[in-house]
Amino acid sequence: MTQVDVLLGLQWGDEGKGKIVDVLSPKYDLIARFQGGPNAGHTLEFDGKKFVLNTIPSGIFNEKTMNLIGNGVVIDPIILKRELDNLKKAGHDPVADGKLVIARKAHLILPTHQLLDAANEARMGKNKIGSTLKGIGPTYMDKTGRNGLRVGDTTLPDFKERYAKLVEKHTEILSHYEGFEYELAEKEASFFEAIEFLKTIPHVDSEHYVNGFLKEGKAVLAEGAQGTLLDVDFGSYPFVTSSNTTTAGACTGLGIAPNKVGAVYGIFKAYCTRVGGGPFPTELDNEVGENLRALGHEFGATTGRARRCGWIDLPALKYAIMLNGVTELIMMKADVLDTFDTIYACTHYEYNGETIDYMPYDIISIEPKPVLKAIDGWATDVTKITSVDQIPAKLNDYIAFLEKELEVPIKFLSVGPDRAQTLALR
Ligand code: 2SA
Ligand code: MG
Repeated sequence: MTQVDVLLGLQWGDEGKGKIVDVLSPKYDLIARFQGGPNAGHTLEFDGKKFVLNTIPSGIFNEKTMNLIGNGVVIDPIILKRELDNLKKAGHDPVADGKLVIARKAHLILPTHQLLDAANEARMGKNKIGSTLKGIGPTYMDKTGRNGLRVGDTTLPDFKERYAKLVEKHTEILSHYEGFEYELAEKEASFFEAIEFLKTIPHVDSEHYVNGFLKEGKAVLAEGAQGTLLDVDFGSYPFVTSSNTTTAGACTGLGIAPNKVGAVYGIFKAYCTRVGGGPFPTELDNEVGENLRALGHEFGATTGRARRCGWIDLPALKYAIMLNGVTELIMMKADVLDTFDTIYACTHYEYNGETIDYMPYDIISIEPKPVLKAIDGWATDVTKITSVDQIPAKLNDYIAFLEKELEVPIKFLSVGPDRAQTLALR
């Protein structure tokens, strides 16, 4: 019996999960997405081509790997169809190749879920969450509220009636949002067209599917979306997404027992970003932050929004490592810091007149101030290095410093967006 390795983000998303899943996928027989939905934007680059995946697991470019969209994911059929159509145009057809299956227990995002997301955000004004407006929150609300529609429902004879019943509830709620205007008919037509397409992708019970792989001794990698600090329980609530982005989410989002979890790969950037609202203690709301954004191309892969940038936050990373049981770290985007003479790491927070080394409960009304440690930069272009012995000494010092602080080894170092720009440190 094998175990499920988990790969997830330790910050506020956009750590580079897609790239690393793609790099690791040759070692795995199955890649399984376990939460989130089309709010995710997983970017992969190889052979001069770039792909952004929203719902589809990042293993599809590997010939032999199967890909599962797990029960914990929320699926927008329209977006999934568009994703697959675009891939087809680029010469990749995981459906025809029999490389993609979806969980029949995964919940569906309806056009009205998206409208509710937009209406909620508009009502909150400047206090809005800054959601991706993909309908994620309202869909998970219907899931936990026991109203949702699931992939498996699409093949039931009364699917249309079930749909109509839920939409009626949604339009009733929307009628209370004064001045919120919307159009539904066109979206509904696309939705039902996409539902027909969805039926052509094999539906499976993810719990039996994944455990079946394990029984056969096959290797499985669970792919997370967003990041630990956006977890609905442990993130900077309410500025979070609506799913469990942590290792525990892989158990509920696929149907595997906790003792089936093997290695946990935690991904982080050599600095830090956040997109949307909410606290961000190490944020650089200045030229340095702008510089990081420009050098790191820090714009939302799904919405194109400018990402907020700041220095690495060690108390937050330690928290994420604890929550996830991280066994191996992966550091991304070291190259973005190539031109800095000095970089900084937040080692503690000043909070309520005290120096603390953990994330306090209330970081919304009292934002922790970062205590920063200055670190010599390597001031060298690392994008072309291909072996560990070419890593500049100062970058090795940074790696050693982080490993000592975080007490987990860094297994991979990424020095650029391409698949090839990845160094195994151990
Ligand atoms: P939602 O849409 O309800 O999940 O939004 C709630 C919060 O979660 C954040 N969130 C994300 N943060 C970083 N990256 C995400 N994916 C896209 C990307 C985002 C984009 O890869 O760049 O394109 O803007 C992602 N998805 C959700 C979101 O910003 C809210 O703070
Ligand atoms: Mg992303």
